[in-house]
Amino acid sequence: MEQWKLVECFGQSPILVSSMPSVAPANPALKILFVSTSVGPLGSGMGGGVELTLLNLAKALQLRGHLVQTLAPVKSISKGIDIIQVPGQLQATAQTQGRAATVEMPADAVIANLWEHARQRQDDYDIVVNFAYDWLPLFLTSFFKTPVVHLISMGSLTDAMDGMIAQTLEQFPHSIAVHSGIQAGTFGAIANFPQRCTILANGFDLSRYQFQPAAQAQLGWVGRIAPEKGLEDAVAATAKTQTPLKIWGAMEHPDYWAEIQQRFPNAPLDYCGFLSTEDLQKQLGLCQGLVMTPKWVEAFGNVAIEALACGVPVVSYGRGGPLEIIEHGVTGYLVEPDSVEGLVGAIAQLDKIDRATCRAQAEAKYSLEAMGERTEAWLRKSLD
Ligand code: HBI
Repeated sequence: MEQWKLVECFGQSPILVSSMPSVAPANPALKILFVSTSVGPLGSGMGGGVELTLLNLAKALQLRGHLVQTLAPVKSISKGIDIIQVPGQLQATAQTQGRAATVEMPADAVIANLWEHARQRQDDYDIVVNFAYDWLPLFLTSFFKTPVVHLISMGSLTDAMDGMIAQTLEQFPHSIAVHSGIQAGTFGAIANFPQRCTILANGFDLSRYQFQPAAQAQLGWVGRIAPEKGLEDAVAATAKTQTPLKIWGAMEHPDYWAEIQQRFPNAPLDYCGFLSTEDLQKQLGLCQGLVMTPKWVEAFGNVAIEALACGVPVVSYGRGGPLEIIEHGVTGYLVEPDSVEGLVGAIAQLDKIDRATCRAQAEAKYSLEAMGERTEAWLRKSLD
């Protein structure tokens, strides 16, 4: 029988409250410290997909009642999450170093400062989650009293990172998560890695993406303007189809972009800069399709989900994360890697894809709720 009682409430008129003991949540809420990527401030686009992943994961876990605070380089901005800004020199990007790269840090390295702050604060948290693709956070795992886990956001790039991931996994069996099985498969030097790491896929606040049922005569390409993203192939296809190509993303390699423009003078291109999610989704939603041309094994392919969330089908090389996201002929097309002709053929079939199905797929598998559930399960497994 529910019992009620009248209690004084801060000098206001008394209120009725249940005298039943409040039921503690099945699992107590966690206090979680995120430590961000070291290659750029959050919101700059320099951190690529990790910026959006970190923001979405913070939201997904807060929705589930957990406390999340984030350590990130100065000038980081990210609405809705609690950021503690840390100064220091940014890290060189791992994907430009080559397999035999030595582990290097600049003087006053932001990655070292981030982890010194984490060390000082660790007693205030139940768990620390690393988002940087760097050697130091992995190496420091065993130096922390509070458990440290790592979301590895790219495929295998250097022997030093592979070695430290393997060593950390050996000592802490549940400490490593990735975005896709294919990404996990690139770590061939780590025994049984796909079976030993946690595959999280990714998750997005789909309320921020407006479904657009109709398209304008334009294609979209989204990503850091960098060689590993293969923009030149999307431009080569555009030169053939003559459908205007809108390009969004951080201008990481201006000389690479200049060279593409010289090679394809008659391709109808429009570089629109790096936009906030809010503005990007408004423009992206108007496209007949998103073209993805990864030259490396894209760990996941956040931009594919962002397109599907707007109802935009995706044409992508069958390489990396997009292989696990796109359903060929249903939400887009998977094309033979590096085949510009294949891109041209698939672009011609885009009107056969139902845009509402694209949105439905994003909701079914890549919502914040779905990602929050997968991530909480990973964190709790790491705490057992
Ligand atoms: N390189 N050294 C380093 N550290 C990172 O955290 C990092 C990077 N390159 C790219 C990158 N992060 C992100 O753009 C991807 O993880 C998505």
